[in-house]
Amino acid sequence: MKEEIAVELLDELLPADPEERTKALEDLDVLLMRYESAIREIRTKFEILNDELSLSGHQNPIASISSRRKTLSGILEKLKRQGFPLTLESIEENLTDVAGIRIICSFMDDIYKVAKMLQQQDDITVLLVKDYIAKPKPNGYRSYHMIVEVPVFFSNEKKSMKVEVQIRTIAMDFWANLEHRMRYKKDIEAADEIIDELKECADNIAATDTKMMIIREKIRAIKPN
Ligand code: 0O2
Repeated sequence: MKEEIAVELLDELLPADPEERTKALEDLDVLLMRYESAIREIRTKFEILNDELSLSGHQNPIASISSRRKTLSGILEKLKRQGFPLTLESIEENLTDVAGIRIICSFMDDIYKVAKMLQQQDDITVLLVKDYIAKPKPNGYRSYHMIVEVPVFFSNEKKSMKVEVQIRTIAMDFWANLEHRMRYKKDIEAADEIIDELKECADNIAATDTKMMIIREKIRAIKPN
């Protein structure tokens, strides 16, 4: 285990007996490795879809892919905050965002296209969909979220792992990154004004995303000379 983590959280997670503690640490490493493997499985699926679609005459629907495995501190703090036990079983049972992947598309309709293509794959189980594009959050947040389960094959077993997939446009991502910074600065005087400005930007971005699709269609319709 290489991550830095608060000792009291680790003590709550691991047994006191040295032998049992060593074994639990090994099990923890295995669990975290499994989440990282699940991220790779899902990333590869999106990369293959993008490669195939770009060959079949579409522009690449996916502009970029990023991923992260939640840190152990982040995992344990979230379990504690939500009142769940700090055990390895509890991580698997209660958290759906240990493995996270973010897909950035140029155009809004590509979001639904690639989401549907993943959902249709027969080894994928969709556990939850939250469409914050159809129903934006009150602050203006837009993104398409899915919790999916993917089987990952290890040396002597197959494990179904949960992965959180967020799909959004470049413009939605630009907005979300800036808005994310606000969350850590709740007490500043200008907060209300900034919140209003961000909401206005989110609505402008949504209108621009829609307009960009219309322009793309007009360009596609132009016949070559
Ligand atoms: P971080 O730092 O990005 O990891 P959950 O938090 O998953 O238990 P929730 O809120 O119902 O429960 O899940 P939801 O709505 O699917 O949101 C999960 C993630 O979406 C967040 O993770 C953010 O990454 C992103 N997100 C959701 N709402 C907003 C928002 O209003 N603004 C921005 N910038 N991002 C948002 P975390 O763990 O909250 O944050």
